[in-house]
Amino acid sequence: MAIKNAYLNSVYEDLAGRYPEQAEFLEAVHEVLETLVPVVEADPRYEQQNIIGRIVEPERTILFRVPWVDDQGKVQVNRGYRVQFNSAIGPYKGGLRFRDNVNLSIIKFLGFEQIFKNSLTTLPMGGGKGGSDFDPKGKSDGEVMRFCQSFMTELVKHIGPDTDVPAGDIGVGGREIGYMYGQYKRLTNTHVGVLTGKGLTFGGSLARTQATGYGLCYFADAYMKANGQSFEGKRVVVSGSGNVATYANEKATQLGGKVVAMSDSNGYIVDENGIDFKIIKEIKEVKRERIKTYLDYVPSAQYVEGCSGIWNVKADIYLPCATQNEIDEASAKAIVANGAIGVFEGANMPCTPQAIEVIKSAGLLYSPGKASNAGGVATSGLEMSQNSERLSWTFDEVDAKLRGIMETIYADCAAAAEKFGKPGDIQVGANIAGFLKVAEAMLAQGVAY
Ligand code: NDP
Ligand code: 2IT
Repeated sequence: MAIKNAYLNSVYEDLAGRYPEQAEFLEAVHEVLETLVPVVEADPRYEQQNIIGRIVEPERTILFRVPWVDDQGKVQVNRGYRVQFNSAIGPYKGGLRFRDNVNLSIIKFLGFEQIFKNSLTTLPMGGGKGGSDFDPKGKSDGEVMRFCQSFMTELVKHIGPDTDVPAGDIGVGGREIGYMYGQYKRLTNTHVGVLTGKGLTFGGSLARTQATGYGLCYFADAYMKANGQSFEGKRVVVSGSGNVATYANEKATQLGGKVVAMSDSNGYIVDENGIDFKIIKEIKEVKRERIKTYLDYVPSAQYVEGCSGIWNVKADIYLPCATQNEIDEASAKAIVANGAIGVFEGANMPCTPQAIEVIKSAGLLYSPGKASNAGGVATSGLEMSQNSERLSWTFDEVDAKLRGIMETIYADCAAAAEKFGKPGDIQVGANIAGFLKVAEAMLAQGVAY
């Protein structure tokens, strides 16, 4: 759909013409640009200085070959990516995703979102993202280690504690970060905060593992409370069963909710008694198994093959925490028909544009990932601070800062939405509040990029 401002629309059309194959990237850009109409109309400098035309092009895109040797002695090749999208407000910061469907479109959409998310955290971090089409699932520890070492052997040339600080995302958790950190250290002979999500024995921050899931629930709690609602006594559906989903379950439960369904890419489980996050942690983090094995722990639960049906499970609160475009229009209609209060995104861009339209026009609360999942990268920022001062803070200290940041993000999104004529619209507020700080920094720095 055409964007209702000639300048914004021309930037978008130009981009769509240049990268027609980058569907996810174009989806993310369109979503942001259409909400910036009142901002661009209120301040002619953005068009004059072509801030929008600049912000949609990465400052630097790095593509590389990643060769590694599998357990059979065969040489395998994967593709590696790092997109350094925007450094206006701080060093590039953002995760690495290892999954077979990774391509430039996916890394660019994630990097673009990261610019605004990182700005919302209030911390000085620019936007970046990277990864590979290597999937650690089904690989041995030795294979994962050799892949990570090879990946870092090239990535090392492009990152640094004041340049670009990667972290985890889908397929990249503590194990992968550890292997990559070891290789970085070996190649540079430095022990610095160049990656976040590190192990607690070598510079990691307490509460980083929990941060995205906890932060999501802190955000949802603040948003619901502003609308006379809460987790107390509510049924909750959480998609995925990885890092974000597991700790979203823990915090939603602590706040009084009952998580009745979770999934992986093969299927979903329903447990009317509430899913214990510790069992999910055991299955996924320790055993690296499929979610259907939950039935071995809780035989009264149900397993359904195929992950998309999870949105039909009746609940009050939906927390998509798996992947992009997992909620389409039909799933959104099911959520509305189930009488939900809201959808709060833990994953990046889990709702299609059509789904967002259905959810918002039915009057449900809706928060975009760049606001409600910002707790992960915010706590990465806190890990960087601790590394710089060579100290580590207590769990409670980090958790309290995380909660404060999520409440501030909610307040900032609500205030920006109000100021630009869309009171209560957290999607619009998130894009505008995230954009303004980055745009101001770009203007102040001249035509630097
Ligand atoms: P994990 O790899 O720990 O877990 C991913 C989960 O999502 C798994 O259950 C996985 O199932 C499922 N999943 C992945 N891809 C698909 C797919 N194509 N279709 C269906 N299910 C899928 O990743 P995270 O928990 O770290 O990340 C989840 C989401 O949260 C992503 O969108 C990520 O970008 C976002 N995010 C992560 C942050 C972090 O700090 N880790 C911070 C902010 C956002 P299976 O086991 O079958 O692969
Ligand atoms: O999408 C995200 O914000 C992340 N995967 C976390 C990034 C980070 O640098 O902690």
